Amino acid sequence: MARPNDDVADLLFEYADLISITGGDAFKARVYEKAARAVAGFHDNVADLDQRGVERIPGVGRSIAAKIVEYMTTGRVAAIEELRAGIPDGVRRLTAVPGLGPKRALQLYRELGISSIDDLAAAIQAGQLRELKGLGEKSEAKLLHGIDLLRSTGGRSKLHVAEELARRLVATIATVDGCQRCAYAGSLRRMRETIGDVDILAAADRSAPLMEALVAQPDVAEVVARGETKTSVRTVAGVHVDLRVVPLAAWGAAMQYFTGSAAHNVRIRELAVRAGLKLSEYGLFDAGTGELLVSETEAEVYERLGLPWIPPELREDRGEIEAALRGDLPDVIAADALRGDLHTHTNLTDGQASAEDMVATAAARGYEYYAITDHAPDLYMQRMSDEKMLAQRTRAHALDGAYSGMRVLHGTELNIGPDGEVDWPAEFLAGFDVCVASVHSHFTQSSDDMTRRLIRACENPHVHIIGHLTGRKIGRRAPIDADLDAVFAACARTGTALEINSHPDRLDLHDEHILRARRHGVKFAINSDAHSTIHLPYVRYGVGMARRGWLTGADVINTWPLERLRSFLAV
Ligand code: DGT
Ligand code: CA
Ligand code: CA
Ligand code: ZN
Repeated sequence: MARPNDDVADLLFEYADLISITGGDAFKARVYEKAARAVAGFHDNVADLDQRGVERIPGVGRSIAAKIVEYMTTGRVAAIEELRAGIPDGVRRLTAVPGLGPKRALQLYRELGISSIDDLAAAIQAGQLRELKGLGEKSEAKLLHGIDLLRSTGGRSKLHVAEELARRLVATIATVDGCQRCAYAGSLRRMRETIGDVDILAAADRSAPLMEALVAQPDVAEVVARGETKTSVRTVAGVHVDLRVVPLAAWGAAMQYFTGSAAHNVRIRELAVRAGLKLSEYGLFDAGTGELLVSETEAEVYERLGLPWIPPELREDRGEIEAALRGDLPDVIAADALRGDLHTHTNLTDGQASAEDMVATAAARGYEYYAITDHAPDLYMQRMSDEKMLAQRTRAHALDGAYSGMRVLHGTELNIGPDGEVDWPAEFLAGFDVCVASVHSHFTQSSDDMTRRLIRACENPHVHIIGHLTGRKIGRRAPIDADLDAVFAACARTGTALEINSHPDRLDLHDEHILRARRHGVKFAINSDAHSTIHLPYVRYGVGMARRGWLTGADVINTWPLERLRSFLAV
């Protein structure tokens, strides 16, 4: 199951949507949205809290707390059921289309009977929307673009959703009597940014009890196929899972095969054929005699083909086999290589937790340094001021070294304005230890304007890191249009690092951009962009992207000791 906090957050978001769809109080809807974010980001499990405990979550008042308690005790909330009854499910799903708000969704339902995304696409194709009040050809084009974006993920799951599901299933299956090994393979092991289906591999003499354990999971909605070696299910959240059971002796060959990618495996099989061998999920065989040569570990399989073991994140046929043959695979950055996080928020702006809680949690991760980088004033809704920022600096200094000796840096996330300018003059910027600068507005500038804008930000000596460069949100917002190679060159020339934003909705830069930027000699920072204590571990997805982009620890400034980082930030 997902964390109960996530279920509650989904429910509160749904309630907010339903309030808006039914023309309710917009302020009330926003209060519920805020509470939903607070619950999702709250460190304690809501299932363990009583009414008074729930009320201690920031932004959760008495009436919201009562609904949460009602949900935790009865599994439903009467007020939400009531609103749900009046609105077909598909209408709410329409609001997932970028650019389509709840009011508009209800209008489309009432006036054209549209209650699904397919209905909407068909109505746009038929030119029906432009007949409605307040809509025209321009809004049709915009919504069509939104539908494309939504469909661009093609029903694939976000990385963290697939990972949480896979970890839980692996843990369950591993405890079944007779299970000798269990792990996930496929695109998840390769840390692709989205996951088509989850592939779980187990070793056992008898497969039936393992298959049984999978289909008995409470969130399995449908058993798609069930057999001796493979069972496929679909969860209530719509994620497809394949479980394959192999003999322990074939573990390595099966992991190699089911980790993929298909393109990598095609190349590996070619190597085998050229050597007079045959490779399958059961092992590496002599093609002439049929004798089994190796199968127990992946390393043995690669070794018998004349290759070192290749990290899963590299297995995309992007030159890793050639590099392995030459003996110069990159020594890719390790999961625990980060010494700190350089982009994080607190409740001074839109974060959920206090600076104290964020710093304490970061220190518990074993970090040597940690930067607080709240939003700067040009993001008006965050109401930042010079005074607030300076007061926070005093607090940050008080926290410096207070938890396990972890050093606390005081920074900010600046806004890159339409002409590349940032929030504060140089004198004020000079007071920060670290400045991240990001695009948060004017996303649709022409490529030329956007490129000039980003290069100007790089050239600002007080800008150390460009945050989430392309601004894309997976399935929600398209990346900006810019000449990225020109920006990469500017970063390399000015010594400005590029962020690998680890939030699983962003993963920005992603692997292909990282590969390109690396060739320009750019340095990177892998950051969580945490808005809550529970987001700090997201950096593992950023590390996954970095590994897919062939980065070593040396390429990533927040693997460096503080003194070296400070001299990078100083120039
Ligand atoms: P996904 O699920 O779309 O995110 O991507 P993958 O890579 O997990 O692909 P999937 O689930 O279809 O298969 C898992 C791995 O198993 C894949 O990376 C390679 C291997 N595999 C499965 N079926 C075949 C096949 O028919 N041919 C080859 N060459 N490899 C296969
Ligand atoms: Ca898969
Ligand atoms: Ca699969
Ligand atoms: Zn940002």
